[in-house]
Amino acid sequence: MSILIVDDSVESQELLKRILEKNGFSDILTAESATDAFALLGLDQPACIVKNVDLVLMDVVMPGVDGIEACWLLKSHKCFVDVPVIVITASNDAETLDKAFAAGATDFISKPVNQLELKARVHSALRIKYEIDQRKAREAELVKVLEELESANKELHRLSSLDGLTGIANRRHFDQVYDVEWRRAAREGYELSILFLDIDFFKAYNDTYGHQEGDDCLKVIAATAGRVLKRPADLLARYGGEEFVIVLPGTGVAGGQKLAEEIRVAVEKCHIPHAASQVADHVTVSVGVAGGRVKPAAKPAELIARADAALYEAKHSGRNQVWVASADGT
Ligand code: GH3
Ligand code: MG
Repeated sequence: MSILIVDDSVESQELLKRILEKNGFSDILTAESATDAFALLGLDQPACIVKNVDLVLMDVVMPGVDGIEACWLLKSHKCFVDVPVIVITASNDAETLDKAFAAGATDFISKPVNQLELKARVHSALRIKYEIDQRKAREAELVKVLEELESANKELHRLSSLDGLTGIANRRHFDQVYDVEWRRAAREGYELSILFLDIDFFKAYNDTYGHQEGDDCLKVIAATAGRVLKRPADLLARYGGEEFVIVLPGTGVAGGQKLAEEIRVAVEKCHIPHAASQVADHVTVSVGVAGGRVKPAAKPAELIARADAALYEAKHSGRNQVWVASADGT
């Protein structure tokens, strides 16, 4: 550990240095004045190039900036807050010592310096400094670990909201968002639409092309539907299996129907071959739409049930089409 001796007397500096070296300290710096010491430590430099020392032995009586003022200045620098300063004073008067402690000195040694006393006080000051350094390193490590934990939590939260296959929101995330949006719409009298979208004859698609192709098809449908949605609040989620759901806050049933039709057409335009489909030679989707102004007396599940019923109608009316639920049912 490094020690800085600040003393205007070269003899005193040498004496202190010799005693310290005799006791095994090798990293010793010396300065003849407070100003020299500050220049040596780089106190006028940005914090990153300040020279760190672990202990300062500071003579009190020095020409120019005296030891007590130097102690104030040193301690007011953020890099030296924890560096112990032992003042070395010829006068043991209470007033000087009071001032030294008020300035941030941790201890004092009287002149003429007693070797044993110097050794004991330096050891004790350095031990405290070492413990402070250790604690700070542990605290910094803890802060780092906490930051890593926080970012891992965020990532976990993000991943727990996504569907692993398609990368869009999952059912869990949809449930949360839908609940919030439905309440907001009910409270503020907004319109809200729900779209249920289901791939036609998807079981036959899997049977014909294999599960892997089926998975790829699901990804394409998710991406295609996602591209049609433009508003930040619109949410597309995988509801389960080959069924997707879209919540459109602030969009009435006419707007919902328009988007549903756009998605249906966009899927057709993908021209994904589907030899086993009974409605086309490519993959198609059926969409059920329900929406309107949300009445506070209604229930969130009712809108979902109406959109689901509309999807059922779309399926039973020939598939590859959009069906809109009527205001009082389907
Ligand atoms: P419909 O036109 O009436 O919707 O008929 P369908 O065959 O699409 O509907 P059905 O409910 O009979 O079959 C759905 C199929 O979707 C069966 C299932 O194997 C498939 N499926 C569900 N989830 C996945 C998945 O993650 N990957 C793949 N490849 N297939 C899936
Ligand atoms: Mg289907």
